[in-house]
Amino acid sequence: MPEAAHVGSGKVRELYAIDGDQLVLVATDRISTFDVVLPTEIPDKGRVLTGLSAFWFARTRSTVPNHLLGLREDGRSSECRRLEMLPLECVVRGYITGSGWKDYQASGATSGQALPDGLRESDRLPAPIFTPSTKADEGHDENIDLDQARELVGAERLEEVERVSLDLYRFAADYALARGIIVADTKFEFGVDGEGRLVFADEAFTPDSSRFWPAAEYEPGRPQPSFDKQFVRDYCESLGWDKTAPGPELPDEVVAGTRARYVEAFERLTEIPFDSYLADPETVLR
Ligand code: Q0Z
Repeated sequence: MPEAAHVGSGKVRELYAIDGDQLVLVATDRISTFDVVLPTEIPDKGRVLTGLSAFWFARTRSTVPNHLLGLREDGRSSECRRLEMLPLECVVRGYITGSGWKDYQASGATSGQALPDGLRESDRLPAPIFTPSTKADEGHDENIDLDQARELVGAERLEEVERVSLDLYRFAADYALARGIIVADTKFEFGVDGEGRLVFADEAFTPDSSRFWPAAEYEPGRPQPSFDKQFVRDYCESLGWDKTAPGPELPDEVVAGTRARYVEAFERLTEIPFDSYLADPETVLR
């Protein structure tokens, strides 16, 4: 893309600017586990994630406008509106796991919100909760309470992103559960356009921005298997790797099994054959 300037790198994605108003977001086939990017790629992982995001952006437009302008022919890159991003990660949790479970065990609360006594690891919460975090350039996002979030974006904007985040989560979690996938939690990023309107940006309900659990295996009281990355985690654990870079190469059967899980998530959620997506990415927008 000689016409585009590279403006950012994530662990598994790249961001380019076409001009002042338009970006190209590229989802690579890189995979990370235990926060380390592995040397082995998962073929089509970036296409699955790009297709899923576009699918959800198309289906949530009536709740909130989004940044997506179009999908590129390669299926792994999308053109989007360049926005002023809010300095807030908007996390919604429907189940108690990860850092929410850690905070709850330590204090009975997460992001300053009290939770009922007696929750087990991975339990469904009585109602989804909005638990924002700050974006850390390196390392982990830091959970913050609503007062801290208000200082970052203002009271009005915070109320708006909380309401929209909970609406988006309820819609997608219900939709996914009907197709055998629990969306345990999810992270949104929002931007603001030139007219001050809130815009849903970045990615939407992908397995990289959300915890997907197979509903058929759901059993609270223990950590849940990851829908997409469990083969990779199990393989890495079997090596006794110390989880510092560089990570291990993955054997062919772990790559093939993991690719199949990504494609399965895509097909279950969209009800579109992945081959149809490859032939014409815009099928997910219709
Ligand atoms: C997204 C990120 C990636 C590295 C900035 N519509 C937008 N307008 C302005 N900025 C962004 C977006 Cl999506 C934006 N990121 C996250 C993505 C590589 C960082 F692919 N950073």
